Amino acid sequence: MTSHSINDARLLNRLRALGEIGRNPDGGPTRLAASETEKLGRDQFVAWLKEADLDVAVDRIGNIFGVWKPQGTESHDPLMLGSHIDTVINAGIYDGCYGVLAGLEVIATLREVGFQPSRPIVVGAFTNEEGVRYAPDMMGSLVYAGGLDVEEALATVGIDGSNLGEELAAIGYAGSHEPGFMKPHAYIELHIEQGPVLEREGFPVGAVDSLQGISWQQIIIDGDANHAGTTPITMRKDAGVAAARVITFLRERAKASNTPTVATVGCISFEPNAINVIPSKATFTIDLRDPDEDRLLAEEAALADYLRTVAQEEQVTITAERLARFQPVKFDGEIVRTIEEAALARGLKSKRMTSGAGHDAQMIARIAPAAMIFVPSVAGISHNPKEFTSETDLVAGANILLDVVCKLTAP
Ligand code: HGY
Ligand code: MN
Ligand code: MN
Ligand code: MN
Repeated sequence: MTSHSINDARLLNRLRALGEIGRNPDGGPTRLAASETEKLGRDQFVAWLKEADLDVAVDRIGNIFGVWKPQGTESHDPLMLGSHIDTVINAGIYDGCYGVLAGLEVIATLREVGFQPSRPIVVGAFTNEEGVRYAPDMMGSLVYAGGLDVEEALATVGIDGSNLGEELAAIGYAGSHEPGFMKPHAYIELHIEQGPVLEREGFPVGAVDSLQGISWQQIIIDGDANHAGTTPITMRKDAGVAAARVITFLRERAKASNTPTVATVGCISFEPNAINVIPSKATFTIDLRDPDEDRLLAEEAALADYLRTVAQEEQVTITAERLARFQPVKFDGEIVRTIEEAALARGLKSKRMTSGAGHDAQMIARIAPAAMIFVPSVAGISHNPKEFTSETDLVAGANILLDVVCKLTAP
């Protein structure tokens, strides 16, 4: 454990301040990628980077980096910290923002105590981690890691018909650096768990050694509109009923599987969406996840089979479009051990675990050794204004990040 500690108040005050940006009157913040409200969050983050006297660099997909490059470290690859500051709709204030602001806090503290790292240290806020407005999620870090061409990403059309490249330019974050312009020596992401495990098992810290696979699809079911009152049940081509069968299938299969497989239908819409018209069209999304790639493949195949069955039995047409597909990732064992040792040195037991949520670390792990540190989420709630983590846990997580950074950049 180092003899240093972060400035608790500064971190906690900034978390609360950022959480106010884009806050809905009756709930949590909404800062969708490249939106006007996200611009305000970005501007605030850049202002804090400048307050810490860091160089600010923005790349072409809008990833923002604060760079601390002490004299003599220029020829070394940087240690990278980071996460994201875009949110889902009506979000909590910790998801992503905690890792970005704690990364900044660690750098600011190390500068203040006169620490001399052996390499540069940077903190990044990656564009569009949530993927709510533009799919896929983790887009900025995926482009940074070379997993998606930047031109293709900039051409992405959002759920609102907007163009990501135009939106980034409109908010002033279409940067000039090529994504990947700094090759990380290693990447560490501090994040709330967003699940119930740490709290349920009584651990203050998670040493995250892996992250599950993610499969996102959009399903479009085309049937026939018809009169709700005059059309006999046996003569319907009801896109709504077909969608309901698929949703139930996913839930029942996941429940019966006794595996960690999870399935979610988060978005759905009917056309013409009228009380007395049989839906002619149903459009919905499927989010399938599993820590095991073979099982995830098997779940995707079973879903495809069932879509064919429903299409035939309900006499509708079903098309599936892939929106995102990420394999499970194993993080770097060496860094995971360093996290565990740092927690122990502060008298905190840590649980080695898999992340259920997707994170930018999943992408940066393609180009550098990476790992994550989790802190507990109260009642496992996230992507919800009730998302909460205690100040004790938030500060402990940031101090462990500080210790790990000192260890990995010791002169
Ligand atoms: O979907 C996820 O797990 C991430 O929050 N984008
Ligand atoms: Mn997140
Ligand atoms: Mn999230
Ligand atoms: Mn995430």
